[in-house]
Amino acid sequence: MVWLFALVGLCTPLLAAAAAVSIAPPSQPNLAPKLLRVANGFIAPDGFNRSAVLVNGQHPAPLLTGKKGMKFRFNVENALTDPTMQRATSVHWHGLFQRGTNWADGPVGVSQCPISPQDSFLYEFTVNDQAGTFWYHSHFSVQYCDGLRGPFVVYDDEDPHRHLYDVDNESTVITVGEWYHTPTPSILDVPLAHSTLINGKGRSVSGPAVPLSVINVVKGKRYRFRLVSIACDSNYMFSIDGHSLLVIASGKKHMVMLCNVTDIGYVVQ
Ligand SMILES: [Cu+2]
Repeated sequence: MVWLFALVGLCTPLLAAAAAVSIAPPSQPNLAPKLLRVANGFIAPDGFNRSAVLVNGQHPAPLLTGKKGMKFRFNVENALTDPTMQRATSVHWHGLFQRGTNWADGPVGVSQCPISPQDSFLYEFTVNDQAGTFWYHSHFSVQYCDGLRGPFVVYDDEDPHRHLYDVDNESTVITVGEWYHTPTPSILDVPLAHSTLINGKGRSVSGPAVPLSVINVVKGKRYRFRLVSIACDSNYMFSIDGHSLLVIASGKKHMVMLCNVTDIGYVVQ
């Protein structure tokens, strides 16, 4: 709660400015917002049961999709109740520029106040000239490590590499991230992850042999795997046994590069 009080203090100048200049988001009455309900729930993605911060009951948070040039509206409802973790929240849309919609960027204490429990915030922005695989996550303290993180894909009807793959759908999105058995406010030392989750499933060293993620493919077809690190802190190298990878995009860059292992990066918030 120390955070909360400190951030309210930071937000005061913004509220004062609002009296002179309207910072209300532009109204888009014809576009129904997608509800993202942030609430606590118990999950055991690696066999260890713990309370987490979920979006619409899920970790990873549900896949969000759209197309380049589209307007997006997300109504984030805060239904958090678990006192062992942060109960305020916000959502940041990682990698999307927010030109002209800075208020919708999500960082608490920078462009918005935290969303209080039992309150909501309507995010609205247009993705004008970006396409690719992004992610979204809480931007309130390190709350995203407790679960509020998920993939966000912006498709491009004019993808210059479209001729290089046959399949590109929900089944080819691969999230990779680490998982902790301890709620983040209780981690007082260097955080050490208990497991790595691929599409929300994994195993810890001393945990049970719970099911792992499976992506079914058809021999001979070419798949566009949309690999996204939703990690808090970890850096991953990704490979598929017995196969090479043709990397066609990384970050904001297009490329065509054949490799056996690819680095999916250290994530800086
Ligand atoms: Cu981010």
